[in-house]
Amino acid sequence: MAAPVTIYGIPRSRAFRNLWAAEEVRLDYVLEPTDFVTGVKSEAFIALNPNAKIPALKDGALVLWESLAINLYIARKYGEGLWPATVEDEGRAFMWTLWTATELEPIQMQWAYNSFVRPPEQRDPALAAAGAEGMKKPYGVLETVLGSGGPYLLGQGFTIADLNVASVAYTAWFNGWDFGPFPKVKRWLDTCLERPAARRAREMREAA
Ligand SMILES: N[C@@H](CCC(=O)N[C@@H](CS)C(=O)NCC(=O)O)C(=O)O
Repeated sequence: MAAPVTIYGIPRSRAFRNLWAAEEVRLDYVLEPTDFVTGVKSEAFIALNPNAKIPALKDGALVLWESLAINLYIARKYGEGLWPATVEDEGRAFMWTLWTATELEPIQMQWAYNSFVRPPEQRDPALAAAGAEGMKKPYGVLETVLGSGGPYLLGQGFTIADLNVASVAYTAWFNGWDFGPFPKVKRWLDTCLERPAARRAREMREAA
């Protein structure tokens, strides 16, 4: 019997994204609890991920890091329904994944670090406000795209493109960023995050 896939991380981290993808494809996996303070600094973990960051994934001899790349792999290898059906849609899934990593997550993390992640004395309210303002641009792009197609990013079906974008947007959704001006994003996010697999991952994340 094949060894299960190992996900290194904790639900209250970017490993949440991988737990959601793993649940979505009913992957045979184990979560190896590795936190982002001490766990990432162990010699054994650094041998897997020289960046000393969670998450990481091990599947047989293959080791991967970068949460969104891990999800592309999980979907490509194990998630028939999650993986786009055409090469063109694969291109769109890569586009949305890189867009999320470069256009959405950095500005959202600026807001998150300075609003609730860091201890209060380390937060900079000006950076928090600038982050919240800056997030309007990528969420505005999503609002436009979802308004001109949908209901999902690649069309009719939920794919890894939705999962990768929605699992990053979850941070804003869960922590009270105002989605009022972006009703289509809010509706799409609610739908994605209410999927049974998302709920199972959220239970792990929100109980932690
Ligand atoms: N781009 C990486 C970022 C990974 C990352 O920053 N992980 C955080 C936890 S969510 C971490 O391990 N931080 C430890 C540190 O920066 O020392 C990914 O998406 O996997």
